[in-house]
Amino acid sequence: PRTIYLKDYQEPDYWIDQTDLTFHLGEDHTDVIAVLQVRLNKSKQHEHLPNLVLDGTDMQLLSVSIDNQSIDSNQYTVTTENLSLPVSKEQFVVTINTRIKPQENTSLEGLYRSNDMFCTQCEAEGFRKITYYLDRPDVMAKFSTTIIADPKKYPVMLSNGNLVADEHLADGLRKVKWEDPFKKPCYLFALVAGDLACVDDEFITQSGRKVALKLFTEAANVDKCAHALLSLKRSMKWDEDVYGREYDLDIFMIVAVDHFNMGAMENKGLNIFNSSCVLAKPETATDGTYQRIEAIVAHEYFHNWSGNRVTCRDWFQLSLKEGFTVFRDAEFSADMNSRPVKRIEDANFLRTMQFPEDAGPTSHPVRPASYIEISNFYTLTVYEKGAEVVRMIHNIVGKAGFRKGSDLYFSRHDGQAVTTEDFVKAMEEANNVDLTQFRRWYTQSGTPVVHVSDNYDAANKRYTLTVKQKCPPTPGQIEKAPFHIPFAVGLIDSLGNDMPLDEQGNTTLVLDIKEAEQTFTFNNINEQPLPSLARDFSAPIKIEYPYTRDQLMFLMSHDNDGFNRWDAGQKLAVDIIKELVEHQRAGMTLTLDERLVTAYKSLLTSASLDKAMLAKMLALPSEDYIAEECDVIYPLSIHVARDFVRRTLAVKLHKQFKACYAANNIEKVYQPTADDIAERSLKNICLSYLTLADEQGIELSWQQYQQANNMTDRFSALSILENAVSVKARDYAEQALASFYQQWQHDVQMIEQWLSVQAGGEYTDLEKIHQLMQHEAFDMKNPNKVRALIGVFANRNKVHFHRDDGAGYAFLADQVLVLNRLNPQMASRLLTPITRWKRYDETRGALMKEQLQRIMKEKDLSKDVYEIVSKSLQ
Ligand code: B3K
Ligand code: ZN
Repeated sequence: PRTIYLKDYQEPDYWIDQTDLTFHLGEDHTDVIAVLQVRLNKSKQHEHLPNLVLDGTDMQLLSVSIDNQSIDSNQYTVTTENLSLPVSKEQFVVTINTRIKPQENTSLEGLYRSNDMFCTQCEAEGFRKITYYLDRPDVMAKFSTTIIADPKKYPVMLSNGNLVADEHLADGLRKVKWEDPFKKPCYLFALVAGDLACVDDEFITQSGRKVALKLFTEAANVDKCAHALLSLKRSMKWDEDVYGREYDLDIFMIVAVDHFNMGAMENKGLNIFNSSCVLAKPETATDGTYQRIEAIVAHEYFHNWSGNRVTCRDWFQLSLKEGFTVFRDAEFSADMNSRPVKRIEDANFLRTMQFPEDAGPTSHPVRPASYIEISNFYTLTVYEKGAEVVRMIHNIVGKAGFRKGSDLYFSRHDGQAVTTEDFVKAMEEANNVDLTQFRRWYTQSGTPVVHVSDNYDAANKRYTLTVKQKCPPTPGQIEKAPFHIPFAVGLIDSLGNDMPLDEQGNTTLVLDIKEAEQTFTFNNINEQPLPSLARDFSAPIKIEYPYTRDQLMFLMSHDNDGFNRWDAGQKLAVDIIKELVEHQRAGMTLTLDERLVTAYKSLLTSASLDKAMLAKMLALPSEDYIAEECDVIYPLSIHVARDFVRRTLAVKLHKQFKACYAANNIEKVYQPTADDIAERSLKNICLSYLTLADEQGIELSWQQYQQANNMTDRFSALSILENAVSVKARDYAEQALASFYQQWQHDVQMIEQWLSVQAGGEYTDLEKIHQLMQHEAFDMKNPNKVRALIGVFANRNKVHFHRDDGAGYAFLADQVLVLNRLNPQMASRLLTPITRWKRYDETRGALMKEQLQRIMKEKDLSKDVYEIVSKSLQ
């Protein structure tokens, strides 16, 4: 497989101005006619007219003509990847007739079937599975789509833009035509045909235009559409208010499909969603699902400007649209819900999931410099770290400055395909700031570590902070230049109050760290302060400061910064659990540092925390986060140590958890509002501790499972029971799982949850996973089910996945090899846990490596899997 480099980027030899597609959708195959108006790119030097080389795979070429003259097959060349046509004019029309087999397409890229409908997924390079084309985002054309199909089977036929023709043909078929007035790259093309119900709504834009909103889904799901439509209208309004961006077509459609590799796709005017990311009702969706739907609907909608109107020049620029759009959706969610909680969730996610990626074999910059398969670069680094980079710019130029910058960016580049450099330039020029050094965040990979030491000079009332930054080596980047790090700092006095740090009385200052080592001085500091560092997670960095456990307890109850207050609790717990991991490995009896009990007790009795914050602070750091903080990962010891802490807290604070549960177990009609979500999460975390304490807790969970009027409470109880050790709990869990299946076997979203709660269950061993794979509910061709069963097992079931004999790793490798043929994108994503083999104890590391080597030996390895495995073995 070939590596593609950013430095080799060149404009295409030809542009396509107009693309007219006709689809004859059939039960055996689909014929596609593409009529392309092609024009020589005159900004490039040409000695003679180059061949027109179009991308195309997995299709049968039926015929080609240029300006209506059919071209003989000995005049063109077709390979498994291209069609190369001779050219004799600077401007001409190519007509290409191809045949594809959507029914056999299990990669879920290009045109494929999901249940009984046709649908598409073209980003990044799926359009080349539909017809021969210049499949690159800098080629932007106006599109029309004509669909011809049997109206009985496919009463709904959709594509981008506006419906401009609809007629019944003599042969009983129906023909519709859609036209998209905006030019776009082919990755934003979409087509859907099926027997779908539609839920309608509307939105009036700020300039008074009426936009029809339509959510299409299978008829059984029409009662699950309201939340997505509400989220859509809120997003449309928010983008007008916060960014001044109005929607630009008269219709906006969303389609829910069950087979989808990712969450959703922002095709112009016709978003296609994984059904799990759009469908919800209280009986079947948890609070988490409600919030995820709100975020993803917003994300895809926001792409209409950040992605579609202004798109990417090439795929190395992916974070231009993804990092920016994740930042936009995060701010939207923060405005709709609790801002500090959203920040805690995002920073926690980044640290737990992206930091390990950035420290592992597939680490890459936010703007990668090379790739083998672009699908492998839809990563946490490009998305989540990319969003943090945009957030840092936001914090550097301020809210109003950021708006000036985004206005300039959108107006300057509307209708263009651009680069992250163009984005940074617009921000710089609109604000008159210099982001030269800041740009390193786009080109250097790895998580910077900031080491902080301090000194208080009582005689001169002077406090100094000395910071040293370094960034560990990552693949291809041994040495790094210093980053520009916005470092938000507060100083706390012995009473727990923030000290004023300047003449204006500001209590948080953003220090600009730019050097490898730098000292900052604070004057008029009346007593030795305790620093609160990188407040609100002001940069995606790790901090080293030697806090004592007592100081962390102090910050837990006094830091004015919500994020750092939460983080102090995380740091305290990590410190304690890491020590217990060592004790466990040394065969010592475990005892819990009483200070953690005291700290948790004061949380439970504190009046200064709202419910959302309290629920967050009562959750111990995850096993993944603890692992990320360890030099060598011993997964089973981490599990045992963390479990010991949970049990001890459960017993020692039984009274408090019980009172808190009772106070928040309030019967009400389900609503996914921030307050109610907070209340439920607090109640349910208390329940999880109560269940660890005694049989009464188990009874309480069982009772909650049976009586819940919403899925959040029911599912919490189910997963608590599924992970509880007593005989009684095992029995309840079994009963619950059986009745759950009985009741919900026809509900796709419920079955996904049913699979995942079992896959992650502490008592679900490999044998049970094998059984579930044989169950009628499982389907290897459905990515949601693969993720729910195999993905959850490999990522969350630490005990059984990491068993000593390596059978968990061999199992994962087996599944990767099957998926390598069916769906390469899924296969390469599923691999992630064993790519981090160097982080584990020697025995486990070797067992994981063995499986990677086994996969590497496979003939016909997809580019997706090859790239990840080969990089992991380097
Ligand atoms: N842009 C799509 C991602 C599609 C990736 C396909 N390999 C979803 C999103 O980020 O909005
Ligand atoms: Zn996106």
